[in-house]
Amino acid sequence: MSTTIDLRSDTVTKPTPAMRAAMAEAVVGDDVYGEDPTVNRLEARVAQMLGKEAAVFVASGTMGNLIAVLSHCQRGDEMILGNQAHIFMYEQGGSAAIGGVHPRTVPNQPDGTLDLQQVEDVIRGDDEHYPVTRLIALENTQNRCGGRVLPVAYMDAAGDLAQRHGVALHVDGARLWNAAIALGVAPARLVAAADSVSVCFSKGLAAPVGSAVAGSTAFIRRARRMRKQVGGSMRQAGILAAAALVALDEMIDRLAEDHANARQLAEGLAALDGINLAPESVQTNIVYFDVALPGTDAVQLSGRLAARGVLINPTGARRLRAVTNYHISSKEVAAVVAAVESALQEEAATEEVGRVAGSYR
Ligand code: TLP
Repeated sequence: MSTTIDLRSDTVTKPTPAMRAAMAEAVVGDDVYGEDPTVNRLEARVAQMLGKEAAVFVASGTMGNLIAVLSHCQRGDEMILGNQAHIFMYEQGGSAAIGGVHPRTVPNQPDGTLDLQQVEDVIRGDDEHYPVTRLIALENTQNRCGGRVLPVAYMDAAGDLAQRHGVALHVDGARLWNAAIALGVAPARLVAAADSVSVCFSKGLAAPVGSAVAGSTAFIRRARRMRKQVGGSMRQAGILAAAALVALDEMIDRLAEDHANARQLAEGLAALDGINLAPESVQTNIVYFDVALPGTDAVQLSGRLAARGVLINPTGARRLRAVTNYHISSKEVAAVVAAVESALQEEAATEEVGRVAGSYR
């Protein structure tokens, strides 16, 4: 294999020629003065697509989630979220470190949802011992549960629950576009019950940089302050917003291809001896699989795959994650399955000597 096939994430996607052209031609201004017409256009577009009053452009998904949490909560408030949530697992504990927000996790179910009865059970009563439950955060699609889609009825039920208890609902929608395509519904419908939503342009949609947070006008006014506080207000950011606008115009519908490729990959891998996964659980572009060959671990298999030009991250002792994306075609998926088969064969033939523990996410 001469070229690398990179399935580490959909974050590795590079901007399309149309994006680069739009960036070169973007009309810009100082966005801290609200004077960048391209950023303003993007924010209006995102708000409209998500059915919210307003939106704010931010540098990353992590920043979007952070400023959303900071905008909903005061120091010492509590946020309920899944124990597999990106906000909990992978954001440097920023909501606690920067916002002083207390995380209360409940287990994500294998389908990515939180059991709403469990969520309700941990909402705090009015007692001077307790922190105030201020926020529930969901993730759609749920990354660590395998890109699982949280359906419309579930999102609505979570919104009802939050509203009944006077708690806000935030949705980490880094891959909300994937969820909407998988369900065949408009993104706005999926987050109709949410008070705030973060979405990303630079994962499956292949823009180079950027996310956005959407919500009510008052909420986004506060979110702009929080963006400023974390140093995230940008100036001629229209250069970046221009690529994001192309991403929204041209890159959402094609996510269906990534989903079909992920299913093809899952079926190919499931047929191999030494790999465990249930292909029917793959709903979008994320494929988690376990290596079940005695004596082999995920770090080792990942290394053997890298030697074959296939990049797949280990995410646990025996678990790996492959993410299909804009640069991966069906032909490459077939090559990946062949590379995994060959790596497993090499592994089976290798003496178990000198193994060194590696790290994984
Ligand atoms: N996820 C990355 C890694 O951080 C794990 C990936 O490769 O999947 N929410 C969700 C659900 C995400 O998956 C990610 C990125 C983020 C937020 C953060 O986005 P960025 O990387 O733009 O800060």
